Amino acid sequence: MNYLDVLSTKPDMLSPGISTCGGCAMEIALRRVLQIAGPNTVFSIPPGCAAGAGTMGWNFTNGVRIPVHISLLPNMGSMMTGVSQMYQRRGREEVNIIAFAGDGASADCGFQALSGAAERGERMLYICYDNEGYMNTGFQRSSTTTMGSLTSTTPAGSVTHGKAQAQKQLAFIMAMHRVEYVATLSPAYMKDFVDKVEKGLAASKRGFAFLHVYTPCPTGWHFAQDMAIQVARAGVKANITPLFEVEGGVWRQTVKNSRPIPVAEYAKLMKKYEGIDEETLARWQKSVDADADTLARLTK
Ligand SMILES: Cc1ncc(C[n+]2csc(CCOP(=O)(O)OP(=O)(O)O)c2C)c(N)n1
Ligand code: SF4
Ligand SMILES: [Mg+2]
Repeated sequence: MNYLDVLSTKPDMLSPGISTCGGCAMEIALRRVLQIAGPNTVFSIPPGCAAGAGTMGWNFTNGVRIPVHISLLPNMGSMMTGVSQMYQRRGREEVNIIAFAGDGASADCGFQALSGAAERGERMLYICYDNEGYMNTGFQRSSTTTMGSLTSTTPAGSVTHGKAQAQKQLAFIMAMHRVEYVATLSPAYMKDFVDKVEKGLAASKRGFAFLHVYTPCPTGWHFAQDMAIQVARAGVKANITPLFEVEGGVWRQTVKNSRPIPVAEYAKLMKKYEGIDEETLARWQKSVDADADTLARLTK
């Protein structure tokens, strides 16, 4: 089915009135994933914005039209292993087993459980939505937060200039687990997004599939509520969030970026980088260029 047909004909699985901030890109990702997967889905979310704001409506109402259960922050991979194996044992292999977890829950405190489930080849679609920090608890930095970012634990002033380290490349690491399918996605490239969710769902019936979705956060990154798609697109254009997939050991860049924009141009779109100094900006550009070179070699 054409991706526009998917988006215009399949029912929206979020009920009206969920409590995400206005303009949240995670909401777009959540809405589209659920729409593509449909009702025959077991869906789990750890604590974080997707659980607290994405699937809960105001005044304790349910925000999703299918049951959603909440794992602990560090155990999504192991908890969904049990769920997946129970469904297989009952011969219910048509059911989609989907984890939808933040970067903190995936790249940091839940990484052990995620890596274990991937290495064992458990049948599930694990989606990390990446808003580059522990947003639900007050915007603390995570390992996927980009260099120079202002967060509540990486202040920017005369002594420090935002986060000092480069972001962890979670999708690279997951690809090295040699799982069925790995891809990076952006809400600014919806055809690519839909294709990859569909491929991930198909791959999850054979083994472990991992999607890394970049979801700009207007509240924590400090940009206007109507700018999430512009910010997401600029992230791809600056090579900060390159779009690729890994299938059967073959790496492929799905959205080419032959003339990348400087990271400084991306940084100007939001206040998140307002405390970055020239030295950190140069280091950030260098690390983004190095990762782009690595990706170019892997996708050659
Ligand atoms: C073991 C543990 N430590 C801390 C918390 C508190 N906590 C709840 S949500 C959250 C943030 C999670 O960040 P992330 O996974 O990136 O999701 P986001 O809030 O950014 O959507 C934290 C730290 C918790 N629930 N469990
Ligand atoms: S804090 Fe950010 S990620 Fe969380 S609901 Fe608000 S905009 Fe979305
Ligand atoms: Mg997060």
